[in-house]
Order: sequence, then structure tokens, then C-alpha cells
Amino acid sequence: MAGIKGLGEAHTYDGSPLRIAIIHARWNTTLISALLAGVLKSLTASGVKRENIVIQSVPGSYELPYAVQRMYTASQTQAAAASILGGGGGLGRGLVESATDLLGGSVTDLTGLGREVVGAGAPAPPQTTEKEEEKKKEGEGGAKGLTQPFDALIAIGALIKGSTMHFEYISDAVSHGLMRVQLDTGRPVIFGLLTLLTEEQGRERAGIAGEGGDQGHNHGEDWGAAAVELGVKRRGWAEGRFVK
Ligand code: RBF
Repeated sequence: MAGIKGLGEAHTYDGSPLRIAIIHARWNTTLISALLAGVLKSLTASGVKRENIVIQSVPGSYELPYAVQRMYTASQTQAAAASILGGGGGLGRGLVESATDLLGGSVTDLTGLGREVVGAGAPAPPQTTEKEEEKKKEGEGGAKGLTQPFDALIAIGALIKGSTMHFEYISDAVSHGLMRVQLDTGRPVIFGLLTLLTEEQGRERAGIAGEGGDQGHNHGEDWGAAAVELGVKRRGWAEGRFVK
């Protein structure tokens, strides 16, 4: 008999006007990088532009609620700077770009595995890729990300039960912390925390189980879709509309 568990009918929402933050822990990196790839895949499929996705990492899941809260505040700071200074040229533009770089410059993206992992709070690495140099030469014509406050934030972590009580304490604290942040800020915080009894459960939920490493379901894809849906719905609610 078929099971009844699961997400139900899929809805699609247009993520193109949204700005999304992803905050992921670095513990259990194999799982995290697969989940992050799943999130990015579904965000992109919903039309969210890569330049409007900011990714930061923290050491472990326990740090997620604080990081989500601070990243949201940082995006509000950027938005305020952008609205005061406007998008015009000259000094104002430079300041807006500095504000944008507050976040954009310190991105850790595990999908580019093999590259250096930048810790939370670490200064932005000074290297500029050839592509970025080209964009600069094009007279700043390169695509700039949005500076609005994040429409949704996705927290990703994987806790695996060990022989001590850390699993119970961290799971509980992070779950409550993330809920608190979303209710306090009024912005959707997507719960991308796997609380696992075994590593195998993690592989199944990250879509990397089995001999070929491609079995199971990548829950990151659902989290990306949830972020877009809630981001779009929140915008509607803010205007007194109920988006279907
Ligand atoms: N963080 C995770 O994201 N996943 C884990 O499975 C995990 N296991 C931990 C086990 C122990 C015994 C400790 C002390 C920490 C663990 N952490 C884990 C790290 C934790 O979330 C946090 O980063 C650190 O406790 C520092 O605040």
C-alpha cells in the first residue's frame, strides 16, 4: 500500500523578485554540500537569480539561529543604505556597493567544493576572478544583486546522534531558535535541519544513498521551494493579499 507521508501537490511560484539567504553549518559536510546543491537547484528552477542568493557558513548547527538573525539584520542595513543613498553614480553608489559587499563578499559556497571554505566572520578573500574583472571593465555593467532585506532565509544543518546528550540539546535549541527568529523578524526561516539517528538516514535525506550515491530524496530541493513559496506569500500578506 502506498504511503501517505510527504509534501503533497507541488505548486510553483515565481522566485525572480526574491532575495534569499542560505546559512549552512559545516559539520557533516558531505550531507551539507548535497543539501545545499538541492536548495540551489530548486531556487534556480523557481527563477531566483544567483546574484540574489547570499550563502554563509557557520561551524555547526548550534550557530544557525544567531547567524540567521544577524544576516537578516545585515540585509536590512544594506536596504537602508541603498534607499538613503540611491542607486545613482558617484559617492552614493560607492557606499551602496560597500554595503552590498558586507554580505556578498564573504560567501561560502560548498557547491564549489575544493575551494577554500571561509569561516563565519572571516574577511572577504581579496581574490577577484577573471569574470569579475571583466564585469568591472564593462563599466559596472555586470549584474548586481538586489539590496532588499531577505525575503526568506534557509538554515541548513545535519545533526547526527552520538553517545552523549549533545544531539538532544542542540536539536531542541536550534529548532526553537529558528522558530523564534522567524516569528521575531516576520520573515520566513526555512527549517533545513536534519536530526539523524544514523549517517545512513542522512544519506537518504540528502539524496546520496545507495551504491551509486544517488538514492533517496534530497530534502534541500523542498527547502528551496518552501523558501520561494513563503517569500512570495509573505509579500502578498504584507500588501493584504492572499497568494494562492
Ligand atoms: N554540529 C552539527 O551541525 N552537527 C553535529 O552532528 C554536531 N555534533 C556535535 C557533537 C558534539 C559532541 C559537539 C560538542 C558539537 C557538535 N556540533 C555539531 C557542533 C555544534 O553545533 C556547535 O558548532 C559547537 O558546539 C560550537 O558552538
